Amino acid sequence: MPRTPQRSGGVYHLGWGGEGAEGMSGGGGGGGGVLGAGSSYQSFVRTALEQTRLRTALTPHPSQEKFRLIRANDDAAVLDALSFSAPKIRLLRSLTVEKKNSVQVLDFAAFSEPEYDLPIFCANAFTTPAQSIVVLDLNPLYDITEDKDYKDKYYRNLMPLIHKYSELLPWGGKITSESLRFFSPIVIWTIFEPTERNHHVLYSALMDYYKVWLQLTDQATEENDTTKVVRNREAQHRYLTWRAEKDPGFPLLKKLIGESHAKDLVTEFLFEGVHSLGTKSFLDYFREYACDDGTVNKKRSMIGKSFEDRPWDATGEFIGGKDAG
Ligand code: BLA
Repeated sequence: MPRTPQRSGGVYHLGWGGEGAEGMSGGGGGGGGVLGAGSSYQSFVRTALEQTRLRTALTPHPSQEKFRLIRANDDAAVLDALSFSAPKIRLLRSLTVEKKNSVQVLDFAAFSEPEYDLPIFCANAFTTPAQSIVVLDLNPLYDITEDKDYKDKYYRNLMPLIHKYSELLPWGGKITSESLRFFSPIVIWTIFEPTERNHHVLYSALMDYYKVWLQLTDQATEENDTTKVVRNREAQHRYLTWRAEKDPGFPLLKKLIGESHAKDLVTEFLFEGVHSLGTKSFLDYFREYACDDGTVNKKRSMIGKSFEDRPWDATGEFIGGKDAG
């Protein structure tokens, strides 16, 4: 049974007050199993937005209107989609899906304007009565095994975050190898039994990571060098292109709202910018997925799954080399 996280010993004051306990416990959830009705990831979204508003002015994103009232084919499933922009923030968007006693989904992400090289805030959780599958990270804009400057700029000081959570939310085992390129040394990739206690820890991690992202955003200074802005934009576009094509949540979204709505949701809401931030195609970025007839291979992974254990050491050095495929 995991311990409740203590406050971090790092530079950031990551203390969590107030909302936590009742936030994830849910009224009438009745112990273990799926998150309690009406609580869950919605309360993270609410608090995260409140925290954002304390620091900046959110305005509704143009995608908001079209997706605000998206409805599932199945009346029992409720989708809630919110999107905003703000100074420095190109897109801050959230999707939750809740189907009572069945699934709960969180997909919360934040992308900066290309004038900043900020990591992408990425919080994804898929919860059933049997397990929760979670990815929480500040996804790097650049491959940090190659770009040491970028790694040092953002992750050197953030390692306390993963030290705080790596035991409580342990590595989830082998993972689609391609995903690793988009992850940072502080990524929380985990699968756990959806108990109240585990979700309490997750909630605390979500808030800690998000607050750090907000701090980084506060501190970020605008890039004036056009070449660097163009590079940032392309890096974000490459990320959007990957996720819009290969998101593991797509089959479920398709089931919930039908194929054409699911495609719209993915390209115009979740990964908005995939059609406007750049012109390169999926195969321009990820050539290894090309089929002989020029179409994109439907497989999620060409390399397969690897990395049984966390492939970074405590300093954030990549140590999964032999497994990298
Ligand atoms: C599974 N979701 C997963 C897995 C990962 C992620 C790593 C485990 C399977 C695997 O190894 O690929 C998430 N992968 C990511 C993220 C990135 C990445 C965030 O590369 C970022 C770069 N998950 C959602 C949403 C839904 C969802 C919105 O975020 C549904 C609407 C569902 N995720 C979902 C399901 C699985 C899953 C059903 C298990 C099925 C599977 O393994 O394919």
